[in-house]
Amino acid sequence: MRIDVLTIFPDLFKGFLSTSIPANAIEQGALSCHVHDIRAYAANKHRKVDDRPFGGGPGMVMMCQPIFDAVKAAESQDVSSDDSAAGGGVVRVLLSPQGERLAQPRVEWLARQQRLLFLCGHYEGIDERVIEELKPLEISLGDYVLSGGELGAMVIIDAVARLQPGVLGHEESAAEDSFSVRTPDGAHLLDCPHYTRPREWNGREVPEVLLSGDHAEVARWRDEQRLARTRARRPDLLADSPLANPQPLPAPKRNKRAEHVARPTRSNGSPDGDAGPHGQTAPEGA
Ligand code: 9D3
Repeated sequence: MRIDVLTIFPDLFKGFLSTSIPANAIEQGALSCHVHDIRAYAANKHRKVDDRPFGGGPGMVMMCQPIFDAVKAAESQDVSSDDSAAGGGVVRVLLSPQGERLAQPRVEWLARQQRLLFLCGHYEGIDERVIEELKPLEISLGDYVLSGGELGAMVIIDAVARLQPGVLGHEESAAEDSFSVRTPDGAHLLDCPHYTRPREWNGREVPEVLLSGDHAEVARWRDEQRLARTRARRPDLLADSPLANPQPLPAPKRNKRAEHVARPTRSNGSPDGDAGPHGQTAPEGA
């Protein structure tokens, strides 16, 4: 797979692309990644890529021309790698808070493409006309505000790199059907807890069943833990899964938790009643 990234902060990608799983994928030849500075395509001598918004308001808007020229230049490079004769071409992705929220099915689809191009926005946004012209797939990382799309591009590069054949994580994900273990009806489950030596640490014991050597019993315990954790922490993952919900669940009681799920105990003074299902104090309004 070939990836092109368009950004006004190309240096942000240097450490990322020289360390990490994507770096490993690049070294193995499963991935190539080319970062382009949008500023290099500015037509004016001041290398200006943004301007004040028509209609007024705060901040700046990224101009059409440098972005459009950068996309055309990147896409015309190494056309052999995009399999365009077979209807391949380049999948354009705009990282944007207005986009589809990223989840593993989209990652898996992106990982199967020959070429991806990531467009990272900044400032208040991008002139809408160049978005209409380029028709990118718009992807968001989630419902919070970042200062630009670069971290989003890195998140997707990491997620697709580990799915490339031969890259660390690929075999494991193929065996587990990616995101997580699934119930027989296909619902995703969270992972079970993991333990390593020593057998006792800070007065805490490893669950006895894991020391028993009974592999069938261990597998059963892990299945139970996955299901119990998913019910407690991410009931949304089980919403459409009748097999995972043999009985209708009782209405969730506020400030109560499922005692059977392995979870950290707090010693930071935060009252239990404020703890969300992930063992952290929930933000206001959550
Ligand atoms: C304070 C500016 N916001 C006004 C309501 C709009 C806004 C513009 C540009 C908010 C964020 C950004 C920059 N963010 C991204 O480019 C971005 C992003 C994000 O902010 N959240 C989640 N995913 C993504 S992907 C790209």
